[in-house]
Amino acid sequence: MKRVLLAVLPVVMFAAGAEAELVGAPIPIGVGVAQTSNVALFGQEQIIGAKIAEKYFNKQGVNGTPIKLVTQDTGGDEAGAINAFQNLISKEKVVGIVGPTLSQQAFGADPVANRLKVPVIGPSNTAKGIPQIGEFIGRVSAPVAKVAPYAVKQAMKQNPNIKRVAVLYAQNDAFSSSETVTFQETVKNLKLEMVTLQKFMTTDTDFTTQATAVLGANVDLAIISGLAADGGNLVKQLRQLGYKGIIIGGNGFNTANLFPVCGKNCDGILVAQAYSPEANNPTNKAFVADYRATYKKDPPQFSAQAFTAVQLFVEGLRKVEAATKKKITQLDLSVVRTELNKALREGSYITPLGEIALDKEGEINQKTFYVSEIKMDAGGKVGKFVIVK
Ligand code: 1QQ
Repeated sequence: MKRVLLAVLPVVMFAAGAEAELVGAPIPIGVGVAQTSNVALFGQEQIIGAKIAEKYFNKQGVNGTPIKLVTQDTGGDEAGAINAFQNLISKEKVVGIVGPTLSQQAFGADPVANRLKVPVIGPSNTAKGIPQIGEFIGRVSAPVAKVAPYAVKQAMKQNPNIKRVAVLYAQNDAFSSSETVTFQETVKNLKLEMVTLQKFMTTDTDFTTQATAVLGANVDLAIISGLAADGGNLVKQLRQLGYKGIIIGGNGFNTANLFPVCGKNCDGILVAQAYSPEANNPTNKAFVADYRATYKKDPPQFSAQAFTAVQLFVEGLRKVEAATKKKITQLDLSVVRTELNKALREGSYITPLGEIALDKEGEINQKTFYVSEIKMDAGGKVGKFVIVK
């Protein structure tokens, strides 16, 4: 009788304080990414990576306590992301959130989580300014400024005679608008000439105007910042109109879900990326083996980054237990969220992305980046990203 009373007492005390409540077991980690709309072209890969991480890290859990991913579809826009985040925070009582898919959505939803003091790890938010949204916001997706220039340097290696460049971007998307700034700076730094700058919308399907302008400008390189559906159609229409030069796609091209959109015209596109399946560490090897067993091919960047985001939460939760000398499930939810946010920014992590760390602001510190070239088979149906050495 006495023991029962002791166990119940803390809950009653917290209930009197209205807000306070203990973390449930298994420990809920939110995954708020796009499972519907065109943005699901990325979100599907993120769910796969997060689930592989859940399985992998639950072999030990958080010192024995399992984690549980709670997924919530954000759809493709800001309102959907805000709604998903609110649900995960207030109804599902998650300790932290992996998400959302787009930077455009992060600028809407992250401030909500930040205000409620819930740690967020962006798995694919690469626009400038994401960690600066607030102290609870971090990311494992390296920013465009760090990654995008590699693609331009690779294009110069393939064709040292490049002089004239067309730059195109989706003006209604935060990531694309940020990435194009980096591309334009890189073009300038490499003493190339940007002869035309074309804008489009992620909702566009007809790119005749932009493709005609690129053809008319007589360029050797076209650099596109957009998402997979619009970007893929733009590539297709550029090639169909007769463009023969090199094409660089930004991070929105970093998915095999692009292949059905541009088909054989995807062939040769250069894409810089923050992940290589060949990264030589035990975490990546386990991740690649699990992915290959199911999908019979190498995992994509977005799956690797989502895995990494879940990993940081699990390792962060272990650090909170070590620091408080308590089980997460004995701690108040708001305490766990705050302590977890601090723990995420301590030390480094051996991940599929290599060894990484988050700085005090929540920005990722990552050392190695890659460029891949898309190779399509003769039929134009099957393709792959081949890392350029
Ligand atoms: C961003 C991106 C997108 C390409 C993620 C899918 O990098 O929105 O920041």
